[in-house]
Amino acid sequence: MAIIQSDNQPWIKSTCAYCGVGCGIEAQVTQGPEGESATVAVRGDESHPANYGRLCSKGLALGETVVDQGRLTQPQIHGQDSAWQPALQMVADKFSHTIAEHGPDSVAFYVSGQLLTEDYYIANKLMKGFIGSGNIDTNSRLCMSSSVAGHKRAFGTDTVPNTYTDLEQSDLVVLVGSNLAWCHPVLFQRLKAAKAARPEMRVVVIDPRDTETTSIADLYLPIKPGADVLLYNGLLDYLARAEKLDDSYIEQHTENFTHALNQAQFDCADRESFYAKLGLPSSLVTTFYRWVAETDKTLTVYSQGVNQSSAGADKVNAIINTHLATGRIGRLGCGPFSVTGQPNAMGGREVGGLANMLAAHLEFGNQRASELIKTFWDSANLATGPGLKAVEMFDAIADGKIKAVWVMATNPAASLPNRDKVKQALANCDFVVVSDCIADTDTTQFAHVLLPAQGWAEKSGTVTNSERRISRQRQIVPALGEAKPDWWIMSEVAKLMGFGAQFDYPSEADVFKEYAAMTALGQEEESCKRDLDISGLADITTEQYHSLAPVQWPVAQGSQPLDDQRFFAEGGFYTASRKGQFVSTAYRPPQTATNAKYPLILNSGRLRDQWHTMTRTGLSARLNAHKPEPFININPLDAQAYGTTEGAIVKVTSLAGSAMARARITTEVQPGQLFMPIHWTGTHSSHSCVSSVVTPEYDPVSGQPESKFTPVALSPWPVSSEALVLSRSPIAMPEDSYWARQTIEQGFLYFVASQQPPAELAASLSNTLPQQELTSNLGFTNSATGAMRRARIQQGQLIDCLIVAQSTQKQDYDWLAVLLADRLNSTAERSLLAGKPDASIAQGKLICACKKVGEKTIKKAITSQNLESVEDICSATQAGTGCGSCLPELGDILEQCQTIDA
Ligand SMILES: Nc1nc2c(c(=O)[nH]1)N[C@H]1C(S)=C(S)[C@@H](COP(=O)(O)OP(=O)(O)OC[C@H]3O[C@@H](n4cnc5c(=O)[nH]c(N)nc54)[C@H](O)[C@@H]3O)O[C@H]1N2
Ligand SMILES: Nc1nc2c(c(=O)[nH]1)N[C@H]1C(S)=C(S)[C@@H](COP(=O)(O)OP(=O)(O)OC[C@H]3O[C@@H](n4cnc5c(=O)[nH]c(N)nc54)[C@H](O)[C@@H]3O)O[C@H]1N2
Ligand code: SF4
Ligand SMILES: [Mo]
Repeated sequence: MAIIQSDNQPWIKSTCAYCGVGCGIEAQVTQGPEGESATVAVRGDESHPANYGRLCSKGLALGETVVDQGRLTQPQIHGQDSAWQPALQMVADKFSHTIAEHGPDSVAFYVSGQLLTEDYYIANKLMKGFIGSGNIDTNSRLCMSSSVAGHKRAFGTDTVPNTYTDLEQSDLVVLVGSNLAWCHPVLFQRLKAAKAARPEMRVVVIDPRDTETTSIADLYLPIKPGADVLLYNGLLDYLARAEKLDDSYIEQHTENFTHALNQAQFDCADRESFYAKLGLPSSLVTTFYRWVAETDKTLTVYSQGVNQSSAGADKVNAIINTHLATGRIGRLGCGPFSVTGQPNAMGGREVGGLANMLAAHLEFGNQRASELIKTFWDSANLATGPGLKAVEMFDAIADGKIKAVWVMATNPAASLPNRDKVKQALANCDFVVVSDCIADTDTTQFAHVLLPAQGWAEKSGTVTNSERRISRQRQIVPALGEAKPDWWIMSEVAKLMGFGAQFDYPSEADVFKEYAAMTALGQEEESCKRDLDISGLADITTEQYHSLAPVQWPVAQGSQPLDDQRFFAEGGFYTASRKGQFVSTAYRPPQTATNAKYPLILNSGRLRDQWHTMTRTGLSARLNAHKPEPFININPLDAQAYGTTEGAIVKVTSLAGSAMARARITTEVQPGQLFMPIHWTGTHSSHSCVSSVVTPEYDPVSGQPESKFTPVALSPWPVSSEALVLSRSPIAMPEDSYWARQTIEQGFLYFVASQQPPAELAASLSNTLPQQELTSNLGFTNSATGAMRRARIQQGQLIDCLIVAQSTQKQDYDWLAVLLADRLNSTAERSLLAGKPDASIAQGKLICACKKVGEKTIKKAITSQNLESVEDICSATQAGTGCGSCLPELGDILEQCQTIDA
């Protein structure tokens, strides 16, 4: 292990377990007193080229997720604890029998960009090489598959041509469908710093939703959802008319330009309907086009607003077309840059984790590639064609065609579209295996066999980030209970299925070295040559593997790794003709249009401090404070039209199903559009999982679901009572109520709403709270309204607290979230008794997660000290001085205060 001595305990270098930026971290473990668990301190690794020491709020709070609470520590068969051996045997037997009886395509693996490369490699090898089916797909299907398809169509290979330095060295950064400020915060910080250093650098943001990312924009285009292909077709046409094409690049290195241009010109010939379909005024569009035309160093950064679309692959190619046409690719500061979501989305694509890829960037349909792989793996049974993609895979499970499925490191019962059907499919499936580190997720509930995987701080292996950089994830703490590495679990099952000779790995280093060797296959042959090549790492020793410094691919045998290498500046594509391909991208609106019954567009996406289905970030009180409750953003005009107000509970309904959350009225969303975060699941809420509403349309080329565009109806859900419950452990909520749960220090805060009168809600909630003998109680009941407050205190500590009223929205309750952490002081007790906060404890909503500074504190400082800039706020309150992710919000608050002032 690369251990650096400092302080008393060593700091261990590893990689952040969240997003595809792939920041280097250093972690230090401090053993707690006897009986208490260790604490893990985390800081940025100053030597890591992804972040040079920076971290975002999630990275900084990583240590808080290394807890025993909620972990899966023991294999389970039908809900009963089991030893490893019988559990592994059962998985092997069930898979073997199903395959013997119904053929290899009757089983499937559904895996994840949160597996390490070593895990992913084993999963792919077992399914495609030995079970003999292509039925392994991954949550990257919901995430990166449109980019993969676009890259392969244009470049003949799934290669990201850029590196992070391009973000800093570009003169025009165009962010399309990317909320970089919240989703790739360290890249956003790097971009922001570069822009501050070089104010001539321009940033354009293209997103129907006005996000925190627009805070940095010189130009913001609130495009109509789904219209990106049209916008980029218009750009290609403009570049041609402005004579800004790189004719010699087009001539020497590409094909099909005329086709693509003709299509683009056809799409934007009628100018009036062109702007109408974009939903943008001509002035904004022309400014954008002019800036691109005049800026050689143009970098287009894109993410899920592009990929998650029924035209996702076309969006990607429409963007790439403009870069090929201008020769702006593979050179410093320019190119089409797809940023990956998950920590190892890229590694999974490399090993072949998608159903339509074979292995190590070798493709199905290439006879020679198959021969080489068969020999390399010593497999008699290599899959001969692609398997089912995620949505089709779960359809096949629902239809009974797939009879055994193994889900690893993903939570499909919460994250796949049409979730109610997915849950039904899992419930009806003959045999479901789930490997996870968390016991209770929406998906683990359906497992016949549940296998405990090591969490991020326990596992060891490698991940590849958005700029092709391979970094080590190192073990920081010992595995909890019986948790094992995913690669080990699969290898053991493979052995029991009779493939022992090919899955006998002493350690993860041996898996890595085999994979690295595999990337050399066929490199000297024209039919198999490709740019993914890390064979230079195939012969490293296990010691060298453990101390491997971050390295970008390619690393060919005998060559030194070239840092900051880019692709395709001089052509060198991997298509059959070796030419880059323009793709003719005809604009198509989203697959299902809004209509009289479902008139609004539901968009979905991420929040700053949560990660996906909250299984990990949901454990940190600090990360739960920023947005404690699920919500639906609604434009004020729609709020009026649909009869709802700030804080009311609303319901959205689609052809797939419905969900509920608090209405947040904001002009961040355009009229006719709604936004709902993806994070709340059935574990954390009663009705707030957006996947219940999202319909399963997908891109015909990539298979990626259209997660950003679902036609929905909006209706108020009138409530008669609301409640807040503080509890030290999870509690069962009354049937028929709406509830959502926030993790707070030492417990949970439940937000409850009901259509029953307050007295009835109060009665059923009182019954669910544990009954205990207590030394002191605070209580108050209003018999006229049924409102009540009750707090139970034992030896100065709050045990639980229940507040029921007709509404809890008119009054500040943010202060409740800290009351379980310490002994109650007299101010807190007074506040509980009064049901409203004593001025001194009213902090307001948490804005800065690092320094724990609330909105009220910030506003008070602004007005009382006449603060005039974000920097002033930082020095006065300490807010924004941690990771800096909240700086845009500090700007918003300052603006609010100044407007009120004016
Ligand atoms: N905090 C946090 N960070 C994360 C994650 C997380 O869960 N939490 N997850 C990681 C993962 S796996 C991923 S994939 C990335 C995702 O990172 P992003 O793609 O940046 O995040 P999203 O919020 O999914 O969506 C991006 C934006 O697309 C916009 N959009 C919707 N429709 C359209 C459209 O038609 N056109 C355009 N141009 N834009 C549109 C949405 O309004 C949204 O603001 O984030 C990664 N980072
Ligand atoms: N509507 C809508 N739906 C979406 C999206 C959207 O924007 N809108 N985004 C899509 C995208 S881009 C993504 S990436 C997906 C994410 O969706 P999921 O992959 O379903 O979400 P996670 O919560 O990240 O699930 C990871 C699971 O793996 C477990 N886990 C973590 N580490 C390990 C490990 O090392 N081994 C094992 N075995 N388990 C582990 C975690 O506890 C958790 O249960 O959601 C997709 N769904
Ligand atoms: S940007 Fe934040 S979440 Fe992403 S890798 Fe870096 S610290 Fe982790
Ligand atoms: Mo993702």
